[in-house]
Amino acid sequence: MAAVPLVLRVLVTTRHMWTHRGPLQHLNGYILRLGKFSHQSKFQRKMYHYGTFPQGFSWGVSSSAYQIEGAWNADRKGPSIWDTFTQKPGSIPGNSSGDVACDSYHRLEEDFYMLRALRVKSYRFSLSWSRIFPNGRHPSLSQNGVDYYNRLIDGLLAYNITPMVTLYHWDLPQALQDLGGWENIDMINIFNEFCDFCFATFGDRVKFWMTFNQPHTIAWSGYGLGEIPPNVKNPGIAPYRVAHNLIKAHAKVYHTYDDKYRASQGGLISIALNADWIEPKDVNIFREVLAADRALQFKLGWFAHPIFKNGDYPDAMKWQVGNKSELQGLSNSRLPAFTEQEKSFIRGTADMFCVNHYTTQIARHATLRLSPQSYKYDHDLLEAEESGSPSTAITNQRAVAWGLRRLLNWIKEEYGDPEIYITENGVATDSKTTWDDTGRVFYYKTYIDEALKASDIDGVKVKGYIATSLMDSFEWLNGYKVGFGLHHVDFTNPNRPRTPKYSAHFYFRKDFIWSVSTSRWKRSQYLGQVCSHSSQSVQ
Ligand code: GBH
Repeated sequence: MAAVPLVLRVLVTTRHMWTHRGPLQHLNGYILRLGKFSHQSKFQRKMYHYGTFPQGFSWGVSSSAYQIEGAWNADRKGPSIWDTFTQKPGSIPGNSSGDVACDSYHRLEEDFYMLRALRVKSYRFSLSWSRIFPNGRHPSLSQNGVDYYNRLIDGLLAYNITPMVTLYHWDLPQALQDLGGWENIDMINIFNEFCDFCFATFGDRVKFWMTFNQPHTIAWSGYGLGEIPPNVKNPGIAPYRVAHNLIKAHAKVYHTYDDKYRASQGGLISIALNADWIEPKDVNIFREVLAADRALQFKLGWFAHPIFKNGDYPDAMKWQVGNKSELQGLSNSRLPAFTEQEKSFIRGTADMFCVNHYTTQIARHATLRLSPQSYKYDHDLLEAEESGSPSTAITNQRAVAWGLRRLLNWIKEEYGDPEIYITENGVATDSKTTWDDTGRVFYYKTYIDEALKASDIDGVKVKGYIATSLMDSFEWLNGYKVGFGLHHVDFTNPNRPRTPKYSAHFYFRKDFIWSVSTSRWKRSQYLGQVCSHSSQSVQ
């Protein structure tokens, strides 16, 4: 092999990949899945659909601990990796941090007020691990932290709002990073210890759990690109190792819930995975379709394939990383392998599918470099923005509503028709937008309508929708430059006053617009007729 010129070696490997049963078989499925959309005209893609979500549909809004709580060192709270990072000058624009954020630790009543005004059925929030266990481990337990979450949960239930709890939304206790963070295999048991405590303490009232928020972001942005804490820049190896540990940790926690708590508490548990929709540059070109499918497998499938399918990574990933590793002269694939025992431990460890979705990218095939080793180059494809769609306050995050319907259909077909919750969906506006966020109203109106099409026309089991976010918050690397909130927060005012934006009024009326009750069904039917008349006259 060593004597064969590089180009030829790539060709040989590629042929080997293409004749393999897995990816090809898989592609057949992909063409079937895409088929019904591939000839959709731009006009059809944009058509508004009038219909209703099923009874019991869960409307919610979201937040996460580090983004809103502030009180970074109050009442014995331990520092997290985000405290460490943001307190280092130069990390975030304006040197801003979550030190105070929305000050929700001291302003629970104000948060309840907004949630009640929105008339949401559910509130998604996360637990700050180091507020509960300041150094990450049980013996350091802080009762103040537990009390805070008890007040939050009890308050929600008093107002008939269902708590949806994320156990880990990126704010790892710094003391655990000092042990190596998610690169350390011991983290599996350490995370399980924390989750076990949370089930025992809050599980009598919390019936909807998510282990990790966006393991992809943790593995790739945290340990590959090194852009977010712990800022490890090791793009070829660390993301795969970290993801391996995250998947095992998730599975372990699922089994803990299953074995010790499910019978008495009767809740649901899953993991919140992020997925942009990836559209092929040209649906009529075989290798572009294959590239788009590969992109979805590398991002969503990395975690969803083991958990929702067969306990193992997608074939496309095993082949790509395996072949690249071989060409790089490595004796083993950079993608670790699960043992048979691990596969059966991981397979089926989710009660529902939780997906965070923001935008769509366009993929095309490209043979990417072998050096340096990188998860990104392993994809062998390039991504571009959907240039025909409106841009938003964040580059690369265009508002491409139709992508959500396609993503939901892809999930339905790929993972055996699971019940799906959209656990994050939203758009940024400039932080100066205090009231007139018509762009956000447009975004919600069109994205929710695509979720409705998936539910009503395509039969996807969409069970809930969570708008991101309740209020303007600390937006990670973007600091406070942009806001995703239905409510504006004045971060220059020590009282952090919250005021509803236009979108909050719009979202408040969701039950009227996308009715979920029969009594309102007639009204939306009526509205549908009025509107289809007027759109006919426009044609
Ligand atoms: C979401 O990720 C987060 O889950 C949510 O907490 C946040 O409120 C929301 O974004 C809006 O910011 O700049 O550090 O995020 C959406 C998917 C994946 C997009 C990671 C940005 C770059 C790293 N994100 N990506 S970071």
